[in-house]
Amino acid sequence: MKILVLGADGYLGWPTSVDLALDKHELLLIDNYAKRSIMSENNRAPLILNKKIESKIKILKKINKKVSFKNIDCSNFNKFSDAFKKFKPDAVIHFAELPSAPYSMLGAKEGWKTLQNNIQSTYNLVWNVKTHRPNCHIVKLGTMGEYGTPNINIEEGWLNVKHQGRNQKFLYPRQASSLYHTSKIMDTDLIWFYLRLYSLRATDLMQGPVYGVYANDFSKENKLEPTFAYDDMFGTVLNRFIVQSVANVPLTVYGSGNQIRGYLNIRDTIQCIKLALKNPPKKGVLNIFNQFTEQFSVKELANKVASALKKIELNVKIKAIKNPRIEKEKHYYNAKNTGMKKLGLKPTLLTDKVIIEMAQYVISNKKHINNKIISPKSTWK
Ligand code: USQ
Repeated sequence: MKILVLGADGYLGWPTSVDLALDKHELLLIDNYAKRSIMSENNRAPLILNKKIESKIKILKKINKKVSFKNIDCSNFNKFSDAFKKFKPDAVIHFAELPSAPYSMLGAKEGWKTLQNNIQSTYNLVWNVKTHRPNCHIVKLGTMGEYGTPNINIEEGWLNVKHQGRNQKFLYPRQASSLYHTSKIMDTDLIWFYLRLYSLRATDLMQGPVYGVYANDFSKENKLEPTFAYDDMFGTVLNRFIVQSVANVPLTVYGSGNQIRGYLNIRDTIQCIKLALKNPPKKGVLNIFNQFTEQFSVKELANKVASALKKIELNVKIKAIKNPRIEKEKHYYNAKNTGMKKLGLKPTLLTDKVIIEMAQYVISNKKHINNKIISPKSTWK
C-alpha cells in the first residue's frame, strides 16, 4: 500500500514507520519536529535525543527503497495539500498531534496551540481526503480519554439509545478532562461529520496510555528506539515510573492512585495499527476500536513496578503526592476492548519480564536521566 504517516518522528509514529517499512509498503513520512521544539521550549527532554528522520531514514532505505520523508507542518494547509496530492495515499495514519494533557493545561497559549494544531491538522487531512482521494482509509489515533470516566460501561465507540419507543446509534458520549483530550473529541466529530456527508472511510483507535521502548526486534538491533519521554509533561505514567525507579526517586502516584485506565504495550499499538490497515471499513463507515489490553489503577501499576524490580535488586519507593490534575480519583471503570482481539490482536501483557526489560534499557542510559524534570511543576488549578 501507499501509506502516509503523519507525525512520523513521535513516540508511536517512528516505530510504526519502521514496522511498515519492514512490511515493504511505500511510505511517505511527514513531521515538522513540533514536539521536539515544544519539549525543548519547556526545558524538557527525552531520555535520549534521537537522531532526526533525515539521518535515520538511511537505515530504512536499506530494507525498503520506497520510503521517503518530508519536513512539513500538517497544520499548514497548502504545504500539506501539495504533499498529499503528489503522493496519492491508499491509507493515512494520523499521529500529527500535540499529545500532552499537562502541556495543554499549562496556560492560554499552550491550550490554544494544542487545539489549533490538532484540529487544523485533522481538518486539513479530512478535507484533502474528501477532495482528492475519497477512497483513502484514514487511521486516526484517538484516545480512551475522550470517554472520560463515566459511571456506566464504556462501549466500543457507539451507544444504542432507546428513547420513547425509537432507537438510534450515536457516538458513545465523550467528556474529557483536559484540553488535549478535548481536541481529540473535536477530531472525532470532524471525521464523523465528513464521513457521514461524503462516504469516506475511517478507523478511530481509542488508545489508552502506552508503555515500552522497542516495538520490534529490528529496531532493537539497529538502535532505532522511539523518543522515550519520562518528564512530567510528555511521559506516560508507566514509562515515568520505570525511570523514577532507576533514578531512585519515589514513584509519583497522583492523589489516591485509584484512577483506572486501560494500558497497552507499544508492540500492541503497532499490531493494532496494522490490523486496522488490513481491515478497512466500507465507504461511509467509521470503525472504532478501544485500543488497550489491560486495566489498572495507578496504585496497582506502581505496586507492579516495585514488585518486579525487586527481582533485579532495585528498592523502589512509592509516594502519593497531591494530584496536580483535576480528575476523578475514585470512579467506576469498565471499558470493552473486544474489537481488536476479534481481528487477531495477541496482547503483550505487563509481566515482570516486560517491566524488567524496560528498566534494563533505562539503566543502560541512566547517565542521561535529569531528576529536575521528573516531579510535576504545574497544576491544572
Ligand atoms: N499519573 C500519576 N503519576 C504520574 C503520571 C500520571 O499518577 O507521574 C496518573 C494521571 O493522573 C492519570 C494516569 O496516571 O490518572 C495516566 O496518566 P498519563 O500521563 O499516563 O496519561 P494521559 O495524560 O491521560 O495521556 C496519555 C498520553 C495521551 C493518550 C492518553 C490515553 O499522553 O497522548 O491519549 O495517555 S488515556 O489516558 O487513556 O486518555
